[in-house]
Amino acid sequence: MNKIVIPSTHPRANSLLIRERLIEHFAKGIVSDAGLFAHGRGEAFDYLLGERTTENALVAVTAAAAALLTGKHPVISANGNAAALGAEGIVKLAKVTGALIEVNLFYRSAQRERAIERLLKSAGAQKVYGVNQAASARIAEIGGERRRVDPRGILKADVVLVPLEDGDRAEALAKMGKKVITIDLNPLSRTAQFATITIVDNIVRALPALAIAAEQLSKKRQNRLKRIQSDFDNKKNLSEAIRLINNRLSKLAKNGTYISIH
Ligand code: PTJ
Repeated sequence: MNKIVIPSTHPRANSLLIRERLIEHFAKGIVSDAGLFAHGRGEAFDYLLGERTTENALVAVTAAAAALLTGKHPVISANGNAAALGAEGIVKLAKVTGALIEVNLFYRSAQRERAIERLLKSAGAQKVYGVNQAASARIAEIGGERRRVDPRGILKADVVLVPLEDGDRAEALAKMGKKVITIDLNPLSRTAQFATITIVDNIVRALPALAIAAEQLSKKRQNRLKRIQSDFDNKKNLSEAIRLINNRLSKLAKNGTYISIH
């Protein structure tokens, strides 16, 4: 595969570099072909949000960090896109919160599971759950290959972070009584709507923000962490994200230009 050099002066260099990263990890068998399309949908929403971490997203980040820290058995679920864009962030967050890391794929194959495990381990993960025979338990409510989970991981988790997820799984995990945290740029997605805590932000920004928030909150008392979660209202937070897009589009519609408004 020919590697393209993106000039750092290109006005959309960051976005192009993220694409290149996904293409590279697609070639390595980590990202699925559908993962490239999924990223395109995410990019479109990032454009609408102004490609920045909003105050609203930071509120959800704080609630999510508190949930992971108070969890008795927190697990971070990694798929192809999440591993390609955030392996280091996943490992850091797992270290700070004591969460386990488990591979769970929509387009499951033994090769992809192993490739993702290798990537996470090269980013510093000591152990990666859910690979091949280790995913020996089944969650009946979930369709397809994602129903296979590790009995030591997602099956017994009380808090699960499922970035860039499919709605059915988020819904089933929530129905099982687990706290479901997601990172999803689309506030209208079924995942965003079913999760307990939805961070409407790009995973490349949200994961580092989560690790920082978890590090800061790790010094706080459990009572304080529980209050942060009970004060958080996901429906309200999602409404705010939709309102932000709406207001931004209204402003852009008045000015008729994208470039000057940020
Ligand atoms: O690796 P696999 O086999 O498990 O497959 C993973 C994908 C992503 C293909 C699979 O889970 C899938 O089909 O997901 P969906 O249903 O397309 O949902 C992905 C969601 O993530 C969409 O709502 C996108 O808007 C959102 N999204 C895409 N890229 C990003 C994102 N959210 C945050 N950051 C991104 N970079």
